[in-house]
Amino acid sequence: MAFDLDLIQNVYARMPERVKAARQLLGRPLTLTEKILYNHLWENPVGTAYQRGNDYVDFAPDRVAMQDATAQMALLQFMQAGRPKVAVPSTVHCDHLITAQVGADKDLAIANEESKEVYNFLASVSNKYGIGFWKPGAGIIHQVVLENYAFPGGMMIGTDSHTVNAGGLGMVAIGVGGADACDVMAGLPWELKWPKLIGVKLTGKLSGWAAPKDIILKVAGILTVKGGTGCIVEYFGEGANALSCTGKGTICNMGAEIGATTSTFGYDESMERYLRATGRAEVADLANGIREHLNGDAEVYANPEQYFDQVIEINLDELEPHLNGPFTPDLATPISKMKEVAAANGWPTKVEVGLIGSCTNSSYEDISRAESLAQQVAAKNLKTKAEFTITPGSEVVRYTIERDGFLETFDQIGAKVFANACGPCIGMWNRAGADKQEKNTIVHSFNRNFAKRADGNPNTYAFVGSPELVTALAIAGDLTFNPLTDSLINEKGESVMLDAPTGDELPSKGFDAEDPGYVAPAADGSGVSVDVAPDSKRLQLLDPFQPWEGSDLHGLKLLIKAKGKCTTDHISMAGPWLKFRGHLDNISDNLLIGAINFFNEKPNEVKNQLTGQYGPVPHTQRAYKAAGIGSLVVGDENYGEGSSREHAAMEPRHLGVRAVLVKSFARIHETNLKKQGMLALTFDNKADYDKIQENDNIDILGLTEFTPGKSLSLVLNHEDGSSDTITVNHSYNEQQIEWFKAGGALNIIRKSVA
Ligand code: MIC
Ligand code: SF4
Repeated sequence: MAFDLDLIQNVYARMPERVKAARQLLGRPLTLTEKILYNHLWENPVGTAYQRGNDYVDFAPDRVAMQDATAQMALLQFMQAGRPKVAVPSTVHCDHLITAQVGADKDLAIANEESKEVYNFLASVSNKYGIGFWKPGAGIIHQVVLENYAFPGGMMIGTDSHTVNAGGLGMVAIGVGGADACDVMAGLPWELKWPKLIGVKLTGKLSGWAAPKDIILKVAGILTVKGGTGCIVEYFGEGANALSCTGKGTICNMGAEIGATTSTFGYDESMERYLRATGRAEVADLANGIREHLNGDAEVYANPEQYFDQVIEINLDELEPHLNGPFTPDLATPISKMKEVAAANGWPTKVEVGLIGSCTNSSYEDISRAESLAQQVAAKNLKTKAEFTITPGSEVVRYTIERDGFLETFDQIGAKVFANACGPCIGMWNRAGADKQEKNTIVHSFNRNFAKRADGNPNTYAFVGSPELVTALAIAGDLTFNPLTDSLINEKGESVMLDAPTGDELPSKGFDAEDPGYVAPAADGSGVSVDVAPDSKRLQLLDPFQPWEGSDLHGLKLLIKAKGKCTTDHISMAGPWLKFRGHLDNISDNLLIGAINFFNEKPNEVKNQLTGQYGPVPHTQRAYKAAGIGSLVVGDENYGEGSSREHAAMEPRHLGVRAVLVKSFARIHETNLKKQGMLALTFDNKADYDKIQENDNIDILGLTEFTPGKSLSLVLNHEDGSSDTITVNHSYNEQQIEWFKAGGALNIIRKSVA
């Protein structure tokens, strides 16, 4: 069944005219991305030629998706907006709060008990405000969206950085913080800086061991974790058309790891096949009707250099399987080089666990190709050396792969099947022995491999690879095993090679499930009540933040000068902390506990300038808050990389941090800070990072004339009586400055309701 068909019809009905208007306005052919963006402008008719990388523009996204760990905060904010119903179709997906331990059924039962209060809250808020609700066990948000809601040429936002997955079905799908989702659900426009465009031309065709995952692993190696910042990546070329729709989804999904705003592909037969296979023939028929508008113009793809800001070409005939890691998703090593590289770096090469699945790699095709390798274990008298786990992306995929016998094959190699949920990918993995913090290696087909992410152990070296390669490495138990050239010794002492994986793009018997896990909201939710217990440990209603006091800020303390990588996992860790995602005060106890203090190179140990004592970051900040003193956080490049979780911005706000000053920001985090009324600042001269001293008292000047494009200055009053004045930049526009002044964007929506 296709949801919201009328919405898709509307989008398509207005597309030809708007695309034509945009083409005339720009006086040139258009990329697919431009067509989708111009078709989703808030302004109507199309009247402005926007400047890439410069203009802030209002959009009208078609839909909103939220996962349980971020939906709590998004909906707590939405409840304050005073609207009876969401303004655009929206859904909630329960996937992040299920701990993987024993196996799907038991783990799900435990989560239903443990997180009952949160699930009930999400279910009743959804019911009240007209939001579709996907129960725990239904699957991971992005897979469920791809199966049910994504459509070519559409635009959506989601409170998860991997919302971008829907680009696999030709959408412009963007990850945002909950406050942005709240705006759109409240019927307000959604603002984005008009992106720059990166074109990736895929020539040739994948074969053998190379998989779609290897395309994005390679792109991540080229662009690095910040190379896609502010950009939308558009894939095209014969190689793109030859990929399955879910393979395209994998590529777009992990595009979050290069910092890209999103990635997308033009509509083609693979998408049509996928739409039909997932029960959406009507959507395929509609898309066929406006096919020419669901791709970039031919001239663009013929001369991409003229139309994209950057072009990358990858020949899929020559693409090798890659492994990216450890500790960062952009450190790409082709499998043929792994022996040398691992030895040179001292990486542990014994593979302890191989994990496949997650939102990015759990399609029927992925699992069937991995299964073709698992089958060879028995056939070739091998024994699987490492542990092996599977997290299916949705109940539809799980049911279908069980029906088709794949789970049985995996069972024969001793695999564990976890619930259809994020599980180990987000640290919800009760891995036996992880607390011993031993140095060890795991390989997985997830997106992220930041330190401690999967099992909390800082000494786990996690490498990202395709499900096929992960399966092969788990069988071999060796990180340096190159299945293209190396053989294995089987139980009989014979030397055998693994055959290249094979599989089916889509199930020949069709997808199926007894209960996909969807709960429709009440037609009229006005009578539904939403309860939050005042003494709840998991949920807390939000109090408005204080507005700006109207003056410059004086006497701020330095809370921490973070050194090196500081992702959202470092700022607001997931795993055990996910349970507090609906309780701002409780979750604030994890503020920046993973960040490395520049002055002592240690995590979670900073100087309290009031006492001179060293202590955990949250405690220190609470002491400043109690004393009524504001503070400053200083960071390095790409600060806030990774997740969309706005907790990483709300926690410092709640505890009284006034500004975050860094060399550069990741997009979603910067917006989240602005939305919550914080100052997000960047060094004008990056070398000024070195001038920040541990005992500084800091003043921020220029706020009374806070204007777009105008720098502010910071006075660093050092302990020895000397001082430095440095210039700091910001990217606030008029509207965002209003958020700052009001103490956060939500205070403005609240006012408009009152
Ligand atoms: C992630 O992959 O890091 C998450 C968990 O899905 C996050 C969302 C969150 O922190 O809740 C994301 O990518 O946005
Ligand atoms: Fe869940 Fe991992 Fe996907 Fe994030 S990346 S949505 S944690 S499976």
